[in-house]
Formats: sequence, structure tokens, C-alpha cells
Amino acid sequence: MSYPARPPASGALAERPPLTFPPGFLWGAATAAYQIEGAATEDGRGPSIWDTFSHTPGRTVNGHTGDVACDHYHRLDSDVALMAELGLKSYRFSVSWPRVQPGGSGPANEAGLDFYRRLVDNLLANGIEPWLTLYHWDLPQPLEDAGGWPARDTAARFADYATLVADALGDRVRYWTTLNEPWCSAFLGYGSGVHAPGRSDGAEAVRAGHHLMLGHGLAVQALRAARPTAELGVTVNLYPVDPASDAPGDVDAARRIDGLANRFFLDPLLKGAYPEDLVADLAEVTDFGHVQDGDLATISSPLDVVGVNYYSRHVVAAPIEGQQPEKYWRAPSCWPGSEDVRFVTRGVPVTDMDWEIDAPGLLETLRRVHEEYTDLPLYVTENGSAFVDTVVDGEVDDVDRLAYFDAHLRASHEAIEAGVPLRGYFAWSLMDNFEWAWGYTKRFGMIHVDYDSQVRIPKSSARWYAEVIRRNGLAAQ
Ligand code: IFM
Repeated sequence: MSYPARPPASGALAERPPLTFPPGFLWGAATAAYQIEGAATEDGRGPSIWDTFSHTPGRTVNGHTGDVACDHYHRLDSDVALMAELGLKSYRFSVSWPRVQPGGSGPANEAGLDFYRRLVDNLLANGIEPWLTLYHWDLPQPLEDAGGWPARDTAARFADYATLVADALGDRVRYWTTLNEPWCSAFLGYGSGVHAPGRSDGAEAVRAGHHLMLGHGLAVQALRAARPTAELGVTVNLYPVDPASDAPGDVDAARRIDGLANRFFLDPLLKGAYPEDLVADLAEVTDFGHVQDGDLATISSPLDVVGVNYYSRHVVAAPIEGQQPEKYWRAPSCWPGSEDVRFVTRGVPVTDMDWEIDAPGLLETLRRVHEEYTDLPLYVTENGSAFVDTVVDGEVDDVDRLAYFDAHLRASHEAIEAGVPLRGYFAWSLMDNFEWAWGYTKRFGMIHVDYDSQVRIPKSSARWYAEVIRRNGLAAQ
């Protein structure tokens, strides 16, 4: 088997016809609380696992932390003005759990909620639909101290927190996402340990994944009860997983990694069951004794939308004795029970994250979710790329990022033509921000941020995206 044909990955845009998206297509941009807000100790905010992790020497590049980040907490008005200039139809942000519940339980910290009330009101005043994510990785530290996501009780705490946010904002927020990328929370946070809280134990990662999904299900039930007209969903990060060849060992490696990366979440959330082959693959890691009667019914509580985050494809091959996979999310213990599978690089263009650029993978992913899992409306809730940007005469000409967006929007359009009910697209990210373990060394934004002065400069990609939104599609090139 050879790899599917790949598009030109970056650089100048190829000659292409114009494309128009369906009326009402929701054009957005996304961020997350810990990545942009700063104000880490203000107005009663408590510590999260990311505060603890980033302040632990050696955990993030250059010891970077989210203490100040983009100082969005103090620049809310001017940042929303930038969104309005872009013409965004929607803005996807996350609520910081430790701002709302500093200890992870108990009554709400009203000062923390006030920040989100102001944000939402400001968005609405500018005609921008708020899209609220409840959990983008910043677990209150006291809950981690009590066991974190591997502990079942954390799921119940999450539903309580969801209720507090629904009570405060449910009258003006229509779109609610429970979790962002539970794979990262579980397998990077508790498996490889390259993300907070930095624990490294395959069985705990599997338990964390289950309790994240249980928390999602309980939160969906709580939100549904509190706000019956809200549109509820979850966001998963998905990858096509290809075998490097037709050799049975490579095909089996692809099955295993697809199980851990994609089906671990898609099947319980949308089909109400763990895949049998995955459970068998994990037999030496866990007996799934943490799964209680009724959990899977809760986890698969009916949703209104599904969010897909897409960045790249995995190509994998059978283990070679003595050879270990390399780094970051390829780190071995992200893949409990399949640590020895090799991740193959194909030599196609990559972003500054070293992630291969693969726009057809987005089409494949959207089609798969629709054809194998659900008829629900889908949204690309994140898609984007890090590149090294340079400010020249006060401008940032990020042609590679722009080409990345262009290629992935064309793939999104193709998905719609193929019958996928794709209703919106959120660029990651509105602005450069704290890229987790990479600190501020990776830039994903359409808006450049100078972290010393906090000056924002819309890059070429931002101006281009504004035109895409204005036209509801792509111009001919
Ligand atoms: O920055 C992250 C984001 O927080 C979650 N999805 C992937 C992005 C790029 O790594």
C-alpha cells in the first residue's frame, strides 16, 4: 500500500477555483483560558495543574508559564475589538475552572464568573456568537491532589462546575463544549507526562480517559437539565492512522494506534461501548475494572453537535526490537500497551511543531466521523499550524500558515460536498499564545503577540481569513 496523494503543503497558493460555503456557515477562531488569559492569581483564581506543572523546573521550554500569557484578562475589550475587525461570526474560548471554583468544588467565585459575563456580553454586543468550552486542560490543583482524573470523583466535580457555569452564562451562550481533546488530558497528562499533571502511568491514563468521558456525560445531563435549549457537544482530536505498508504487522500497528487515538473516545461517546479490540490490546495495562454499570450510557448521553480538532495524520509501522519512538506526543507511554509501535515520518512538509501537513486527512476524518459514527452536525473546532514568524516593518507575512488554512478549508468544502454536515470552522488560533510544554516558542496565531509589550499585529493570514469570512468562501487564485 502506498500513501494517498498529498497536496502541495505550503508556500504560494496553487491555482484554485473559488469556493462558496453554505449560508450560515459559522466562521470562527479559538483560544483557551490558560493559553491566553494570564492574571493567574487575580480575583480569587486558584492554582491549576498547569500552574503547578509550568512552575516545576524542566517541564516547559525555558520554564515558560501562563502567569501573564497574552494578558487577555486585562485586554478583553481590545481583543474582542480585534475579533470584530476580523469579522468573526463566532469565538471559541474556554472557561478556567480554577477561576470559577478555586478549590475545584463548592460555591462559585463570582469575580471569576464576572470576567466571562463581560466577555460574553462584549461578544454578543459585537454580533459574535460565543462558543464556550468548559474544560481545556486546567484542572484545579486541589482536585489533582485528591487523585485527579484517574479518580472517579473528579467526574462528579466536573458536572457540579458545569452547572455553576450554566447558571451564570446559560441565558446567553448557545454552544457548549464539555471537554477539549480528552486524549491529550488523559494520555499526555497521565501517560507520557509531557503535559500537566506530568504523571506517567498507562493504567492511570486509561482511567483518566474514562473519567473524563464520564465527567462529560454527567455535565451533558446537568447542562441539559439547566438549559434545555443549549447546543451541547464535545471536542475530540482525531487523526487518520495509516499503516506504513500492507505488511500485516504495520496494518495491526495502525489498528492499535487508531484504537488508542480515535476509537477510545469516539466509540464510548457516540456508540456507548469501548471497542473490543482496544480492550483486548489493553489487557496487560488494565482490566477496565474502573468502568461501572451505567457509565457508558451516561458517556453516550445524546449530543447536539460534535467538534473535531484536526492537525495531522499518523503513519505507523510494526515494532522493531530495541527501537523506541521519539518525542512529544509520539512519546512511548502515550500509547499504553502499544509503546513499541513506530511512528513513521514520510518526508512531506511539516509545520514548526514537526507535524506533517496533510489536508486530505481532514476530509478523511470528517467523512469517517459522519459515515461511521453520527449524523449530528460537525464543526471543525480547531485547525491550524505553527510556523516561525518574523515581524518586518510592523507586518507579519505568514504565507505558510495562510496556505495551510487554505488547503484545509478546501478539504472542509470537499467534505460538505461529500455529504458531511459540517457547519463551521474555527481557526486555531486567534492569537499566538502559550503552547503548553513548548511555552511561547511556537506560534499558532493569526494575530502576532509581542509578549514583552503585548502589542498585537494581525498577520497576513488574519487579513486573508477576514476576506474568507466576508465572502463566505475562498476567492479564485
Ligand atoms: O494549542 C493547542 C490547543 O490547546 C489544543 N489543540 C492543539 C493546539 C496546538 O497544539
